[in-house]
Formats: sequence, structure tokens, C-alpha cells
Amino acid sequence: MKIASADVIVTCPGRNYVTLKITTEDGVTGIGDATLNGRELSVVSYLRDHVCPLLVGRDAGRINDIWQYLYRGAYWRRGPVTMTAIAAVDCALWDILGKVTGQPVHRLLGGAARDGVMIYGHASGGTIDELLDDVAGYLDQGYKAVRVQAAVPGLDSTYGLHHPGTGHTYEPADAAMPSDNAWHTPYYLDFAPKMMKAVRDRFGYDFHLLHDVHHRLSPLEAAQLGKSLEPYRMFWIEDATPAEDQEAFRTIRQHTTTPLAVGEVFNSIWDCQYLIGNRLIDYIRTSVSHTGGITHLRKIFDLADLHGVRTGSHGAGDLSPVSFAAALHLDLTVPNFGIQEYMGHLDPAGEVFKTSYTFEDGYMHPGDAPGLGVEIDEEAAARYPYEPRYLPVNRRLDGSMHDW
Ligand code: KDG
Ligand code: MG
Repeated sequence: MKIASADVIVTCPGRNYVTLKITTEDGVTGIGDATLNGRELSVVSYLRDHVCPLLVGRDAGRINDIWQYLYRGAYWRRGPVTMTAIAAVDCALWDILGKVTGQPVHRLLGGAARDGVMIYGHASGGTIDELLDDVAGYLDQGYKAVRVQAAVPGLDSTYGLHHPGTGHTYEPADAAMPSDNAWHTPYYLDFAPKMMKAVRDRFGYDFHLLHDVHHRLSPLEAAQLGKSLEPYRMFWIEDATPAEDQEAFRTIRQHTTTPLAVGEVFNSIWDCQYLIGNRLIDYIRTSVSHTGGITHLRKIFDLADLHGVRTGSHGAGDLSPVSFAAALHLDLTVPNFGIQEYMGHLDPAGEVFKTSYTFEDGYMHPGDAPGLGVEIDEEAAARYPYEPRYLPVNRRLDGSMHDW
């Protein structure tokens, strides 16, 4: 099971994806997602120039040792680029192990602890009426949980709305230069409870309601928001404040019973330790592909389990189908699973990534194919070459920078 080669594939079927492919001397291949939205080529270089040469000749079955070798061996630890690169290696090695043993990765992780993985869909609208129509579509499909976002009146752009022409939400990263969005907290704090009231008034309480604040509030503003949303029994509010200031979550918690989720921009267990250890959050949203792969994410989930925190992994469309499949395998097995985000992927991505996961009645299953159950079609990938793209930036009404 020696590694013969490690290659990086960059493709843009609607948006950029970076995939690491590891091949053993016996010709078994495994793939891992190395996509870091808007900063893709930094991970490509990290892998091609610094990691791939170190992998050749190693035993692909020594997943833990290779993880430690890449993490400790770099000396410069953590950070999104390093941990995304390590994640891609880790997932590719789990994929290989599954194929060599003929087992789906979830079985190698101890086996299914549930029959399916509850996912949440992304409803949005330019107006509340449009949002309500969108929520209805998700509920009709059987979704048990829906995230809602709508255009904030008075602002000419709002995070999390369907992207024109795509048919569903996806994270922009769509311009050669970052586009400017506008932000004004009072407009948002006034609007958010009205939006939730409209959703609950029309559809009732028999489904989970989620919302992403996307790092935009101060601790007290987040506390106000949480209190104002309590009548609508949120499943969570996500990223209420920028999480570098983790003490902020204590302030929010002291004022509201609305559950809190955070973690999509975290890269290691060390980013989560304080929040989980002090029970300042309810859901940890770290992802397979930005947090060191299955091997490291499993540790984070175990730490969370010790402290009564449940999982709710990031699953935006800028994470490729490879990492989405990896997330489903892990979600299926952990005792403290909470929910999994599912944004879906644009149509051309389906030409490049052949998946085996399935959706039924609000739940997804990774399938029982050996490994992760996703293959990449490299000819199709070559038809969609890399395109430079950036996420937007956010400015307050006076022109100063704000968190996007
Ligand atoms: O690349 C950035 C996106 O992944 C992020 O904006 C998506 O916040 C997000 C979410 O909850 O899916
Ligand atoms: Mg988010």
C-alpha cells in the first residue's frame, strides 16, 4: 500500500474546486477536497510544492502517522491553508483504506449510529414573500430543517441569498475583484424577527428553523437578536459574532436561550477548545475539509460530546462533493450528531464528481460503496479550467470595513 503519486486537480465547474488524488503502487486511488474558497491556489501550492513530494513511498494505511507527520513536521502549524491541505491528504487516505478493505468509510469509523443524516436546506428571498415560497419548496421535498435568509430592507445586498441564475444558494466568489456589499446593523436587527415571525406564522413549528448571522454583530447586539428570536424557537443562530473573541459567547449566553452555532472558519481543535470546554456554544460547525480531515474532526466531535455540544458541520457549495461525502460518513457514526448543512452543488459539478450519496425525506446517506463513494472524472475536470474569483467584502454605510 505504498503511495506512488499524489496529484492536485484544479477545476471550475461553476466554481473552483481543488482535489488531491493519491495513487498507491497497486493502482488504488483516493481523493480529498482541498478547496479554500477565494484562496484556492495557496492550497494548491502548499500541496504540490510541500506535501506531495513527502507522501511518495509512505504506507497509505498509516493515516494517523501521516497526519502527525504533516502537522508536527511542518513546524508552522494550523491555519486554513495548512489544515485544508492536511485534510485533503487525510480524506484521500481514508478513501484508499475503504477501497482496499472493500468497506465504506462509515463502517471503518465504527459503523452507523443512525439510519440517515438530517440535513438543512437553504431558503432565501429578495422579499419575505419570496422567502416563504422557497421555504414551502423545501418542506414539500421533505426537508426537516431549513435555514432562512432574506434581503434586509434598505441594504442593496444581503448575505445568503440565491445567486441569480443558479436556482439555489451558493457562496458568491464570483468576481475577478471582490465586490462591495453594504451593512447596517439597525436595519438587520429590526428585520430579522419579522422574517422569523412570517415563517412561523405561515408554516408553524413542526420543522427546524436556522439562520446565519455571518459574523456581523457585537456581543450585545447578538444577545438582543437572540432574545428577539426566542418566540420562534430557532434550532440555532450561526456565527452571531466574529469568533476570534470567544468570551463574546459568554455575554450572548447570559442573555438568551436561543441556541448558538459557530466554527466554519475554525481549523483545529484548539480553536474550539475554549468554546466547547466552557459550554458556550450548542453546535460546532467545523468541517472535514478545513479542519484537518476525518481524523482531526473526529477528535473535535469527541471533545464536543464530552461537553454536551452537538455537531452541525459546514456544508456550503464551496466545499466539494468529496468533502460533503466525507462529512456524511462521519456524521452517520458520531453519537452527538446534530445536523448537517447541505447547500448542494451547481449542475456542472455533477459532470466532474460522481457521487453515491442519496437524499430521502430530509435525510441523507453516504451510501455503501467502498471508500468515500465519490470519483472524479479528470477529463470533465479539464473542460472547466480554474478561474480567479473572490468572495465579497462588507462595508458599513459610512464606507468603513465590516465583517462579511
Ligand atoms: O466560502 C464562504 C462560505 O463557505 C460561507 O460564507 C458559507 O456561511 C456559510 C454557510 O453557513 O454555509
Ligand atoms: Mg455560515
